[in-house]
Amino acid sequence: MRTSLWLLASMACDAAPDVRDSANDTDATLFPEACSYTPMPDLDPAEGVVQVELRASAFAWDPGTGVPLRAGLAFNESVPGPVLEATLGDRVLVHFTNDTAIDMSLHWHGLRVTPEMDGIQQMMGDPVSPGESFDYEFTLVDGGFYWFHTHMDTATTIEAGLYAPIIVHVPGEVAPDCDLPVVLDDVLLDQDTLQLAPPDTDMMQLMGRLGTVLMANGRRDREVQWTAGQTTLLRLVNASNARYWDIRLEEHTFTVVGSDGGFLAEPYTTDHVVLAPGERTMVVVQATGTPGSTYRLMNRRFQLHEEGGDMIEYDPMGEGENPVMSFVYDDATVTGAGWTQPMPDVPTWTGAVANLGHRWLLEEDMMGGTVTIDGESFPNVPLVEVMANMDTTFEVENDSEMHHPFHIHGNRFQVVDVGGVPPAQAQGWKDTFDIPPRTTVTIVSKLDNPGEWMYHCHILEHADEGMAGMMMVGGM
Ligand SMILES: [Cu+2]
Repeated sequence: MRTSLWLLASMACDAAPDVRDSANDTDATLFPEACSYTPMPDLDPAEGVVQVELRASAFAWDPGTGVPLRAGLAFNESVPGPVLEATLGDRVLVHFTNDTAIDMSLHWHGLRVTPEMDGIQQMMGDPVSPGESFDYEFTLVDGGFYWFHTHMDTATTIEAGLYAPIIVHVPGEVAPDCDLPVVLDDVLLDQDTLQLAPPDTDMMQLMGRLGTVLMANGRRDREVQWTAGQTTLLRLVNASNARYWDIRLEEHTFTVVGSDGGFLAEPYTTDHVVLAPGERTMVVVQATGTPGSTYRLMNRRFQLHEEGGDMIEYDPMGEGENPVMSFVYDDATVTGAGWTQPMPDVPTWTGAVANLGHRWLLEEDMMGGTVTIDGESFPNVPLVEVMANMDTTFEVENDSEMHHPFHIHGNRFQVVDVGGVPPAQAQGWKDTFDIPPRTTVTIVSKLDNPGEWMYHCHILEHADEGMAGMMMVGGM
């Protein structure tokens, strides 16, 4: 199935001489060199309503190698797709048109929408077919930084470019000097052609696909103009298939102010942040560097498999650090306005609550080539049934030798325990979190969004191989 869809997408591109490419570049204006972004135009002038047009199509985009990717796909001919920007409480209408050759559904990662709008019902039988349109409609009950992406054949379509940031402002939020979404992604390119390498081997399905080019906002060579004294809010999201990112900015510190589900009650300072696939981190950076100088955002290699395990993991980016993007100071110095983060509504759980909803077991069979939850692969994983609107504990046991980023749709969670230890820093509301090898992670949720929801590993190769299940949040 994967291969046939891949071929279909490739053939469609080869057969269509009029496939647009990044010579008609729009992403330069959506993610300009200035420290800013351009959101999707809101077609509805009314307060409290955001209406946008979104179109997925074949689009040969250039990751910065100089060679456009013939199998590329894009939203509104931009990779990442344009920022969906709105305010907490807004009604959002996305008029989506699928102009690709493959069935599609969209998922609003981290937003608590209704099950009909979450992309999963479409994935399980009612997709947006080629040439068709669908109106996604939801009310924003969560502020912060989110992203949207395709939810069918994800390892191929997200790799091809179908992802975009979502910024949900909180009423009263004061804009920092610079507000910059940075979508982190890697693509695996054939060494000779510099085209997307087909998702080929079973081993890649098990190990996850690590790319050969690291990109920030769709290119490996992004430069952002900066001025000393500015305060910048960096909104980081990991859109990679499998890569975990360990990010720092040369000679600058990060104040972590937010995670998946908005701002933190207690920000903290660090020199680096780790993001698993699907996760978001919001950090404030004071531009304390020297005018006229350039500082690089660097990624340090993150080992996905446990030390001393059976699997020897190869990362084409090598063992050390690699640059991701650059911040280029001009010669000026300004007195920035500073920035105060909005105070969030975050949970206060300090440990598990008595009501245990479910204990998941994640396993891999390297010989059999399977990834399973509770002993089965999707769609055969047994349905989890829990009561809505009750504080509920879940445990996720990873009995494999590889990290798995666990993503739950529809409801948000707080991580209270990782391998018997509370997290060093509270991470607020989460929808995606790392489960280290041979470790059990405990989470708590209010389960205040009833419905039947998917949960899955956000290593996309694992999700496509069936490391996924459904949870019915009902009753009450
Ligand atoms: Cu996994």
